[in-house]
Amino acid sequence: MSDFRSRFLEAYSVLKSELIQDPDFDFTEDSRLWVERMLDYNVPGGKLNRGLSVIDSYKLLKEGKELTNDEIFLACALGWCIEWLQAYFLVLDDIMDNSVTRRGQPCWFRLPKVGMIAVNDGIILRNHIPRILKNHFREKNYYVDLLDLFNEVEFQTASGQMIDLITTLVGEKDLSKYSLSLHQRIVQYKTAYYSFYLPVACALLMAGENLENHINVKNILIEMGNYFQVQDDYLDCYGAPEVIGKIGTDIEDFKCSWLVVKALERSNEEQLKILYENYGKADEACVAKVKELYKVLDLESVFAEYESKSYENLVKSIEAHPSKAVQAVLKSFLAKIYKRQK
Ligand code: GPP
Ligand code: MG
Ligand code: MG
Ligand code: MG
Repeated sequence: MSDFRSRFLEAYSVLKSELIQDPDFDFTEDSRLWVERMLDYNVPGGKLNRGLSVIDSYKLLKEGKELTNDEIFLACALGWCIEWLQAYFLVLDDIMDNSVTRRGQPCWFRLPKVGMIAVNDGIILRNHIPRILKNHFREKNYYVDLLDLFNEVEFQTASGQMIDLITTLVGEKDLSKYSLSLHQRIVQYKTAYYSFYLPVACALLMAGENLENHINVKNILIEMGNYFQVQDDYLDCYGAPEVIGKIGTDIEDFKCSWLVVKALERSNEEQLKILYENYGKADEACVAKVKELYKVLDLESVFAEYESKSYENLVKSIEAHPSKAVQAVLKSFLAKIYKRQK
């Protein structure tokens, strides 16, 4: 558990009140209330792993030096920028994936009063990030690098989301194009950059580092992000909705999930036929047949093995890194996700 959780939550209130009093927009009472409700519903309700990782990483990079209040607030503000980015992605991803619940409550667009206003809310959330950066980092020598970093990572994520979506196009539903390499490409772009590289890159910039000198760290974080999304794919089918806070839709949505890729690898003719006939249909009976096949193929054990192997490999890569402080950053991140249930 991060030592900074309460400081982090305090920073949320500060940033929110700045945003709902942004001098560049003439708020009416209604619009101010809308933004406030929209933020409270979508931004702070997750695990906050990404956001907290910025401040945790920064502390480790400072190697035990006491942080000033100002440093703590700035690292929290960057952490919140990532949580805002995540909220923006999730609000839109839930529309695209036709999801039902998120973080234990109905997806934002499912609220009768919201509907497709959620699309614009996603755009608002996205626009809050440069507002926060401008308010707090404009004078920093790493301001341009921060803007570049957020832009680059958003581009990569949207591109990953695009391949996640276009592989499922109705009319072209073809399981034979699904492979581990396609899966790996999708998850690297749609998840790993923003969830793993971005928090550590923010902490490195704040600590005065040049990101070009940390390509090795980036590669390890991308590998960790891939492992994290395999867990997400696994939990989509095997996680308890009360625990993960969302109801899986990957089978119905014809997603190139790690599970279907493994099922394809391990199926005989007859089992392939079951997959081809039932995968990607919004019909309970079809979903049940796919899940039954996953059971027969013992994908639970295949995943358990993948999980321990990935962990071993990641620890090896981390321990090969020359800096103890960087090792600590990477290990603390890995500890947060290893064998996660949500
Ligand atoms: C996770 O995929 C990926 C994202 C949330 C990135 C979305 C990017 C956009 C540009 C909107 P997922 O659909 O498996 O996540 P979940 O299982 O949480 O719905
Ligand atoms: Mg998605
Ligand atoms: Mg989704
Ligand atoms: Mg998922």
